[in-house]
Amino acid sequence: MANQNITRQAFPENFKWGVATSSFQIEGAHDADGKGPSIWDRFCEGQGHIADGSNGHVACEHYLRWQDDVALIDSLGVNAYRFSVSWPRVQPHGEGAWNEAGFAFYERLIDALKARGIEVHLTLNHWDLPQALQDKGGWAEREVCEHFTRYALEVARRFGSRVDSICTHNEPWVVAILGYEQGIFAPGIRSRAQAMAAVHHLLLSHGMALKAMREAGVTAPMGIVLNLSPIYPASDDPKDLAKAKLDDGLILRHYMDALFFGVYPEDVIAHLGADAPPVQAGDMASIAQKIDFIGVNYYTRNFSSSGNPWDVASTGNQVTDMGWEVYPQGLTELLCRMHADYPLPLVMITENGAAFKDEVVDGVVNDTQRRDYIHNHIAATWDAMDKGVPVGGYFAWSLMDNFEWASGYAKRFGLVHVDFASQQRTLKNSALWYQQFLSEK
Ligand code: IFM
Repeated sequence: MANQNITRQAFPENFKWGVATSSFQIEGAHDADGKGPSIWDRFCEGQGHIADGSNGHVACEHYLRWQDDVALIDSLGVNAYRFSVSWPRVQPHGEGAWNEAGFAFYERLIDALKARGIEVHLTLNHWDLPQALQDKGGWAEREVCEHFTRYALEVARRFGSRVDSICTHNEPWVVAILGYEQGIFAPGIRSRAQAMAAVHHLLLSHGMALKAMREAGVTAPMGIVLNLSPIYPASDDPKDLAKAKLDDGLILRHYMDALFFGVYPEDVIAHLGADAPPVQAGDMASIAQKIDFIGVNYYTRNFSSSGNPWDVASTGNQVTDMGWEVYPQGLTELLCRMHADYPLPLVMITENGAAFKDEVVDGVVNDTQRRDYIHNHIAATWDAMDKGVPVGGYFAWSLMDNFEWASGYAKRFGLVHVDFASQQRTLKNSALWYQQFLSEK
């Protein structure tokens, strides 16, 4: 059971405490100042793709309101902010000309964060691939790796000496599997072979970009962010046990084994058969570049069943508005397992949070469930550190309510409430709690 009396003082002095966002989810300004369309701009146009029929055209208007938002971040008392660069904002076609107005936006943002003493943790790909590259096959085509490497180098050339970390990709599993196999995220493709090619090219481009940035003298810590969960069999039935092992392979080992050992797991490759990734000589060594940190996005645990789908209600635990079980000890278990199985560098909890149905009543959002969620996951993080896992930071997802992908604006993950009609920001009680937690000396 997690330490319920956890305080900031239990953590090292230099621990990063942050909030996280991503470009497409908050920026809006979808075609301002020369920005090109991304795959999410295009995907939102499709009938039935987004639950509320919305898009990212306006989102949180962060592109216009960034100064107020930096002040908001600062007001929370965090020492770090994680955001992503929109590739089509700085390179509208994903190759060729750079868009100076786009770079100027991030330049101003970084300046403002630094001026307030807030660390800058920059992600290069949080899903908004330029549509022009999707027109050539996107992550399923090997050519994208060269384009991504050039983009990474350019961002690093401009910002690499000023940011506190660079993450190549956010959640490659989600990009590839939800986007290319299940078709429920952009670009909306349903092909396992394309999905596995996309996984491979995401990992390969990660390694290529890291190598190129290091060779160019970029000194910022570099890594990648994975969405990870512990996976349990739904029962002791050998079929469920086998399914859980395979699912763990598809979701965790496929990425971790490639990144840390330069191999894909044999059982996963055998299972994929003809859909196995198109690996060329030297690829796996490129993928397994030394990383300075691994980012973990943790929200819930998963159960694998060979029969009927697992019913989350059977756990008896609280479930969020996404239908995800609240299970903080899963974070401790996950981190300890990773520590046991892999030679981990610094681990950052790069996302953790929960969607609940929030309402502003007399200027107050009494989101007790989210406050407890964040508190208990911070405690679970501490438990893992107590067991020797080298965790260096915790970023709450998310700074503010935003565009939650295929769920549109209906699912609210923010510590700060956003009224999307007026763009009014209101600190929820969870934000006030985080502020208080961080201010305790
Ligand atoms: O909103 C997303 C984020 O973009 C990536 N990780 C999960 C979050 C909640 O679904």
